[in-house]
Amino acid sequence: MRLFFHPLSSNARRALLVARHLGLDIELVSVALESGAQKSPAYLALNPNGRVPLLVDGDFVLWESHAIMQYLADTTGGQDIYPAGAKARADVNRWLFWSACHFAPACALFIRERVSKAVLGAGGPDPAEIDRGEAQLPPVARMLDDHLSARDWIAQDRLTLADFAVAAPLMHAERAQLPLQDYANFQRWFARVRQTAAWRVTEPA
Ligand SMILES: N[C@@H](CCC(=O)N[C@@H](CS)C(=O)NCC(=O)O)C(=O)O
Repeated sequence: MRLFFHPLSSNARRALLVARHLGLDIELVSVALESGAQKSPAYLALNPNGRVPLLVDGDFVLWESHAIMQYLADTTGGQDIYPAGAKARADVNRWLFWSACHFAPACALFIRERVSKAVLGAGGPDPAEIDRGEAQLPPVARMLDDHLSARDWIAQDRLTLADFAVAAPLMHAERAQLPLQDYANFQRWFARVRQTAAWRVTEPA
């Protein structure tokens, strides 16, 4: 299996976390986002979105980080991170959709303006986008903080895909100045995620 990624891509980190947690033998292919390699005809033929991550497993090609997480778990026997029962799986899935639809997009407003633009040499942060982030992130962070008030992990009382999915953008928490310091339950949960072997081995150099 090959995973096309970029070391600073939080969306790719999401897939990589699962691959490492599962101990998969996966070939990493770095896509030079800085030089626009994701928009080359050869890459667009694999992922017409022109984005990372992208998984190639034989003749099966899969894009979208949350779908890649699910596929990696589903194709790994004895995995412990994506439960099989309908209700337990739905519990995890709801957080994967929440991550994709609410949490990651709110974080991305800060990450794009304060991290990606600097990496791509695309100018300074746009204050209007930061304002949008300041409006969008607190309500979702408050909801997650409340949810974590009496639990260690997001779903199912143990580490699941939900934790890796939600945590991935936090790799840029400091540099993007994500306004999340005041959410104590959330911070305790993120400290637990940071202690996982998968988080530690996927830290960019
Ligand atoms: N919804 C997609 C988002 C992927 C995405 O936006 N990846 C960024 C890197 S974090 C990217 O490849 N950007 C390059 C570009 O937009 O040209 C996923 O979850 O996989």
